[in-house]
Amino acid sequence: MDKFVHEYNANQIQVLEGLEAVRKRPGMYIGSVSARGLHHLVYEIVDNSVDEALAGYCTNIEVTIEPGNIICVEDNGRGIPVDKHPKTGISAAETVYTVLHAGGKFGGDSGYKVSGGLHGVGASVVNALSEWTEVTIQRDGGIFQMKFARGKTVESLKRIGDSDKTGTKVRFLADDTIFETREYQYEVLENRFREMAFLTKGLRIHIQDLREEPKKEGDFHFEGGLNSFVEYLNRNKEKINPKPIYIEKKGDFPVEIAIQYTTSYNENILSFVNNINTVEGGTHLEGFKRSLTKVFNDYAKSHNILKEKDNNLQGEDIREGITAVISVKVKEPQFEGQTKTKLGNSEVTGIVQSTMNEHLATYLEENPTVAKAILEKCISASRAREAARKARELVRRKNSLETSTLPGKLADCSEKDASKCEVYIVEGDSAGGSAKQGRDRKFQAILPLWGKMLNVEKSRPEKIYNNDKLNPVIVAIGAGIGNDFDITKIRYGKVIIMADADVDGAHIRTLLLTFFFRYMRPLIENGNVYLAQPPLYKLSKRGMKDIYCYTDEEMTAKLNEIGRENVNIQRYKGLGEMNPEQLWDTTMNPETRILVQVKLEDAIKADEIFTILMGDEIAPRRKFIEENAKYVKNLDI
Ligand code: 28G
Repeated sequence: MDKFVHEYNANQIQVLEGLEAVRKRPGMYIGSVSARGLHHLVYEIVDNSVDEALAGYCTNIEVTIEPGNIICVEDNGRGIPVDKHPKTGISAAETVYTVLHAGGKFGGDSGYKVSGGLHGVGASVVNALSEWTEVTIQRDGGIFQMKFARGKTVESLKRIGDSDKTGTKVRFLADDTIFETREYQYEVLENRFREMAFLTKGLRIHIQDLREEPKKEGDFHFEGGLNSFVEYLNRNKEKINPKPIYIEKKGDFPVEIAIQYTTSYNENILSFVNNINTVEGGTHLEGFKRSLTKVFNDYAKSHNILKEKDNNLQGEDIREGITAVISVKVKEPQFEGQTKTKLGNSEVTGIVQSTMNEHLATYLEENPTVAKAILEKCISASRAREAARKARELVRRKNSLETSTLPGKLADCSEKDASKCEVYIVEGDSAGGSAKQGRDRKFQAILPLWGKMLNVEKSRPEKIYNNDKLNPVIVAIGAGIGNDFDITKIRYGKVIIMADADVDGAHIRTLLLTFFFRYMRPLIENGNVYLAQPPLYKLSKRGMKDIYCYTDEEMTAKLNEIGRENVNIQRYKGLGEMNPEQLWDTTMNPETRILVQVKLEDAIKADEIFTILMGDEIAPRRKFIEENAKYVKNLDI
């Protein structure tokens, strides 16, 4: 153990108080102390390396999850400066790691620091929330190292060797007295770093997970930048323009855009400001949409694809089947919205719009075949929208004449305050019956699902609306779909998917998540969608209360605890095997049940699987089925 020998001056006492505040209220600095907050620690450190890359000095970042959930990040940048501050006598590097927000003011080299939302709080916050941190710097011909424990300096920066290289290496172990878990999810980190590599053309990010054999790894390096990004997003889709439309403007307000149309009906536009995903959009997205609508309409008119007398194509028609990524850099970004992921700077709209106008108009003139193919699709989207509007009006009129418009299969609840209400969407008749009997009818509604599986991939909204499986879901939720979806009208605060833990259950979950993702996205963004978790096993033993287990590990642990003799193990194959009381106890009672809130990432994954299973591209489907043969062998597709 290192002995703690340190004298404190007034300056350092302030430092300690600063980091103590971080430890007292970690949520204020990293959002939460859940797995999400834990992953934020890694992003904070890697963001510093990316800043060094944006400044033009770093080309390679190595991220390693070491056994024991130790994180190691290494870059080949200039290395954090090691010179001592003339007044405090403390090195610049130690200041970065011990003074709250020290990082925020720096990064002035590139001007566009990766910061905003929850990011950019800096290395000192990571240090404060780590059991230990070790920083090693190579620069000025030497190797320098310093060590910390829970934010306090254990060893100040000292030279430990010679080196002719430059760079920074940080290793840390998150503090388990602060975080609910220390277990990193490799896939979460991998996705994030793939995205960062797409957004920073030329930067290589290599991630490894050494916690278990065989090790996992990902190597991300894209010379194509955003072009590579949209090609990746569309990898399983049939493309209209094989090469993405690419727009790049450097300078004071850098703008980078890539666009590729597919034959699908959905719109997939991702936007970023200073490498932060602006999930709620904002002024940059507004500028993009305005330009897209104007340029395509102008082209269609001037080339007689649309006649003067025709109505203009609407934005949503032009965005059918689009996949696009927009990345802008803004010096002082204003983030608004519920999750602080909406860009507010009004000047950005015009900048994006004028950049797009020029480039896109030129592109269409130079690529008339692509322009025509896209416009044909827009025009048929416009016709379909018109037809859908008429169909909806018919439905509305019909509904207003009927006394009850709720689906017949729905067993509704009596509570009138929607925020207190829940609807369980249940696959299968017998499970639906048990759920109806087992529920608390005051606030729990049950909707059993019926009918043929619909291929959402190949269906326009009007067909979705009339589909016998999805229509009851739409009507029960009561807030419309697509552009008409109005989250304030939802009839239930929680929409809970309750399906078996088998192949068919996975199928229905995928279908519903894909459907919500494409037609009721705010429902997922707002956190209203949940997955019920029915138990896998029941353990019974004489003289003992039944024990329910939700995973294999849990069962093994419980068996070790109660002993294996005279235990009857029942494996639940489906919800239908549980009687109403058991279903209530294990899966529906708010006091005892486990609900998993669906995150946008889960829905994106479901959507991806769905595209592979239902789409037109045969090759990825075969590959997916081969790789997942044991899960999908019963699927009828
Ligand atoms: C490996 C994990 C995380 C970093 C640098 C490089 C510089 C730097 C970092 O400077 C302090 C304040 C304003 C200049 C900057 C080196 C300029 C010249 C840097 C990292 C000094 C911060 N030479 N690389 N910070 N500024 N990598 N990786 O943290 O005046 S942080």
